[in-house]
Formats: sequence, structure tokens, C-alpha cells
Amino acid sequence: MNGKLIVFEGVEGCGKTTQMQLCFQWLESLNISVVLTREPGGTELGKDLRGLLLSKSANKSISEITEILLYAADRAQHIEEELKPNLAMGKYILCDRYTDSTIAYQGYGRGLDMSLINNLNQIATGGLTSDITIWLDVDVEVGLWRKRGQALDRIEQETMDFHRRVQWGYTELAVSYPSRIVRVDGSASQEVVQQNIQNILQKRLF
Ligand code: T5A
Repeated sequence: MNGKLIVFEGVEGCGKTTQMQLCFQWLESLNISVVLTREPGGTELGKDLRGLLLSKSANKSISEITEILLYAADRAQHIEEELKPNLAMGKYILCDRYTDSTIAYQGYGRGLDMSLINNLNQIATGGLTSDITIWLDVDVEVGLWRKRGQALDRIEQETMDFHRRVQWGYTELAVSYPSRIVRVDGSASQEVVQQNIQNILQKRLF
């Protein structure tokens, strides 16, 4: 596959959507063919799964195993329908969340068994890893403060302890996979964060 899979990760409100849009415009200005996508919800089936997992009316009593299986189902469909075909066409893919979200949220956040998570990630992805993962690192309090006034989804409504465990998960992942995961200070201004991301992508991918 000739394309590149560029993943954006981080806690709630870290600025992924904002930075992905800016990256999209920047890559297009360089005449690079680029697509934006996300997990959950990058396919038609995935949109339904996202609703089940996150909507305000999402079932609060969804079990932890059901939750991780739904994320894995969304990912399996996303890879077959969206990621593999676009990579084969040589496109750059900007993907909002991928396997590290499952490790951070279901592993560190929920406390599910890591070998189960790694097995499910392997089954869903068939071994497809990102070329680079940008981790937008902001304090949990900062991210949630940015979302003030918005209706919080099922996972955003979790406790501060949950969100802090997720944040710790990203910290440990970045230490474990230094060649794949690059930390970017997400608390800087949008312009500074974007410049830092562009510098990293230029150095690592071009
Ligand atoms: N999930 C996902 C799992 O539990 N397991 C999994 O395997 C997967 C794949 C998905 C949820 O599902 C969970 C994790 C999540 O809980 P999502 O797609 O991340 O949800 O939800 P979104 O609502 O799309 O994303 P976030 O809410 O996390 O927000 P973003 O995209 O990180 O942040 P963004 O860009 O929308 O910015 C938020 C606000 O901050 C401002 C923006 O203008 C906006 O108002 N902002 C800044 N303000 C100051 N300085 C900056 N640098 C700023 N950057 C943005």
C-alpha cells in the first residue's frame, strides 16, 4: 500500500477535529490526495454503531464487553471499506482515533484485559498500523473545559478518574511506541499546534 495512515489521538476536547481540518487544507495545498475519516463512524455501518455507542440516548447500561466489541466491529468495517482502498490508491488518510483509543479508553479507562484488547485490535485491523500517530496532549481539565456548554456524549460523561486513566494510557503508549506515536503539546494555540504537526509530518513522512 502506497498511501499513509496518519492518526490523531488524545483525550476529549484535545483538538483533533480542528487540527485534522487544518492538516487537510495544508496537504491539499501541496497537491496531496487526502481523505478525512474517523472511528467510530467512518462508514455507513459505523455511523449507526457510533450512534449506539455515543449518542445522548445511548444505552447507559451497555456492558464493557459489548462496548469493546462494537468499537472492534466499527474498526473492522472501516478498514475494509475505507482505509485499505484509500491506502491502495496512494492517498494520505487523516484518521480521528484508531487502535490506541481502544487501549487508552477500554484498557486504561475501563480496566479491560490488555491481551483481550490486543487480540481484538489484531483481528479488526489484520495488523494494519498507522504510519504515524499524533497524540495531542492536553490536561483532561483543559479538554473538558473546551467542551463546556455542549451536550456531553456517553463517554464524555464518565468520571474525572476515568478520563485521567485514559490520559495516563496515552502517556504510557507514547513511551512504549516512540517511533510511531509523537506527542504534540495540544494546549498551545491552534496555529502553533498546527505548525508543530506540519513540522513533524514533513520530517517523518515526506
Ligand atoms: N472511543 C473511541 C473509545 O472509547 N474506544 C475506541 O476504540 C474509539 C475509537 C469518540 C469517543 O469514542 C471513544 C473515545 C471518545 O470518547 P470523538 O470522535 O473523539 O469521540 O468525539 P469528538 O466529539 O469528535 O471529539 P472530541 O470531543 O474529543 O473533540 P476534539 O475533536 O478532540 O476537539 P475539537 O477540535 O473538536 O475541539 C474542541 C473545542 O476546543 C477548541 C475547538 O474550537 C472546540 O471548541 N479548540 C481549542 N481551543 C483552544 N486552543 C486550542 N489549541 C484548541 N483546539 C481546539
